[in-house]
This record gives sequence, structure tokens and C-alpha cells, in this order.
Amino acid sequence: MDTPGKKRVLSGIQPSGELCISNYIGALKNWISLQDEYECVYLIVDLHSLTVDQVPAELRQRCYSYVAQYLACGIDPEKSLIVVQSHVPEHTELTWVLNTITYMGELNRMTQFKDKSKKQKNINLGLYTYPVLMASDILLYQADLVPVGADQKQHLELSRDLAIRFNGKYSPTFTIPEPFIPKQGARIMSLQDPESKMSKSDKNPNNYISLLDAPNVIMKKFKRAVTDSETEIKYDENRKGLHNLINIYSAYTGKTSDQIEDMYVGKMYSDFKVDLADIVIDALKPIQEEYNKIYNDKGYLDQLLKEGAEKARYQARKTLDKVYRKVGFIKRAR
Ligand code: ATP
Ligand code: LTN
Repeated sequence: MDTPGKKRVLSGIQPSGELCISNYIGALKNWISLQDEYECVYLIVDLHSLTVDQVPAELRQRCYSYVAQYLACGIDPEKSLIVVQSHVPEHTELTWVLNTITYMGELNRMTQFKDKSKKQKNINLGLYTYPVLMASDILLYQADLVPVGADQKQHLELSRDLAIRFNGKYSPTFTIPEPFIPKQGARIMSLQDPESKMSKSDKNPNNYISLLDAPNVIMKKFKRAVTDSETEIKYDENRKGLHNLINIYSAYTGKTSDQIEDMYVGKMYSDFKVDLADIVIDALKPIQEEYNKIYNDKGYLDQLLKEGAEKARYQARKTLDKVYRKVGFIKRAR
């Protein structure tokens, strides 16, 4: 960390549910491609995941599993830091300060809060202030760029507003982060309900493809994916199910929607779905093989997280000390 002249990338995923192809297409794929040009920090945001009910032993295993999946997908620990959010206490410390410059009206407008409040009984304060913790994640590392799916745009705008507000109230302290959202595939939809987004914590596993799903499961889920009663394979926004499947096809092959339409002239939905399933199965195979090699090596994963946390804390402390000084706290004698 702290290479002069190199810009910073920061992003994170909360360890709730199984990582899905939507998380890969919307976020992870870009995380990987940004590693050479930027200094990257990729978080497993375990503090955020507590806003949804968790089984402690499962959460612990899932965090290890996410680290192994980040690595298996191509996050290179030589180039990027993989960090568990709770290992760097500065995240929660900065959150407090940012809480004091966040207006309740801003949080009331957050669509993720509104959506999640409808879905779960436990509408806790953490769910409400979730975007402030996310802003801390980003601002703590002075990130320039934040690769996320389209659903996170509103949260990112809040992070920018808080950075601008703090800088204005005190003096320039935080870098103003920019979102980095893919042009295509920024919003992958559910396979059974193409009106709502694919979500890894969905109760119905038929709605998503997990990165660790077995080939026969992937095939079955795509075959069952909701389409429509037409026959032609056309990229039409109004035919939501098919539109979504073409987006997934495009994300995994690099082919444009026009090219895909041409390839399937005169063919049936079932041909298209089977091909798509095969493409995704082939893409996930090396990831799953690599995952199986590293997931059980807890010693290696722990060591990697230890190094990640140490390096991250250096930068985090630097920013937090600055913030504490600016707001008028007495410097702690060391
Ligand atoms: P949860 O259901 O637990 O909220 P999620 O699948 O919505 O999970 P997040 O942890 O909220 O995933 O997001 C991780 C990353 O994946 C974020 O960058 C987010 O923007 C991206 N992402 C989530 N869902 C989609 C989607 N349907 N299409 C594209 N990107 C997505
Ligand atoms: N809120 C994000 C996860 C997240 C995040 C971040 C993303 C937490 N902290 C910092 C980018 C940068 C979500 O996807 N639900």
C-alpha cells in the first residue's frame, strides 16, 4: 500500500449467502481487471452482514469461503489486499464520526434500506446506518474508484456527499470516490423473477447461480429460467427474462447482443439455454477447482488475512488520525 502515483480501488461484498454470478459480473470481474493499474483493497464486509440475521458458525465458515473464492476468481494477493472488515477497527471508528454529519433524511431515501425493511422482520439500526459504514470503508482508504453493480450507485453518491461535506466543514481530508459500474451486466436479474435483481441472499436458490453450484444444478437452473411465450431469440428490454439471459451470455463470452441474436436465428430457447448453461459451467470449472484446493488450507488463508489487515490498518490509521485531529480531538500520547 501507499505506492506513490498509483490510484486506489476499494470494494467489498457482504458475506451473506453464496457468492453468485451476479456478484461476479457486477463487481468481481472488474475487481480482477483493475488489479494491474491500481492499488486495490477488497473487503469481506462482515460487519455489514450482521444487519441480517446470521448463524455465527456459518458466518465464520462463509468468510473463509469468500476469501478462497476471491482468490479462485483471480484476485492476486501479490497485487491486491484482501481484508476482513472487522480486522480493521478504524472502519467502525470512522463510522461514528461520519454518523454525525449524515442526515436522517439521506438515509430515509436509500432504496436498499426500504427494500430490505420490507423483506426482513428485524429492521435494526445497523440496516439503517449501513451506508455510513460503507462510506467509511471507502473514505478510510482514500479510494479513487469503487467497482460495484448498479444497485450500489445510491450508496456511493452518499459516500461522495459525506466526503465533500466533511472536506468543506473542516479542510480537504478525503478523496472523492468515483463509481465504476459495468456498461453491461450492472444489474443481473433473478432467474425465476426477472423483475427483481439476482441476490445471493434470496430464499429461493433457483433464482440465482452460485459460483460453487455443481454443473447439473447450473444446467437445471438455466433450463427452468423464466422466459416468455415467443419463439425468436431477440434482445428486447420488454422480454425481461430473455434479456437477462442474453446479458449473462454476453458477460461470459464478450459477444454483443447483436452477435448473440445472429447466432440463434431459427433456434429455440432450449438450445440457447443449454449453450448458456455450458458456457457458465465451463467458466466456473477452473474457479471451483482452485477453490477446492485452497479452501481447506486455513493456515494459508489466516496468514493472508493477517498480512492484509496489517497493511490496511496502516492506511486506515493514517486517515483516522487525520480525521480525529480535524474534528478537534486531543492527540492520544503514544
Ligand atoms: P444480498 O442479497 O446479500 O444483499 P447481493 O447479491 O445483493 O447480496 P451484495 O453483497 O449486496 O450482493 O453486493 C456485492 C456486489 O455485487 C456489489 O458490488 C453489488 O453491486 C453487486 N451486485 C449485487 N447484485 C447484483 C446484480 N443483480 N447484478 C449486478 N451486480 C450485482
Ligand atoms: N454495500 C455493498 C457492500 C459494500 C461495499 C463497501 C461496496 C460494503 N462496503 C465499500 C463497495 C465499497 C453491497 O454491495 N451491498
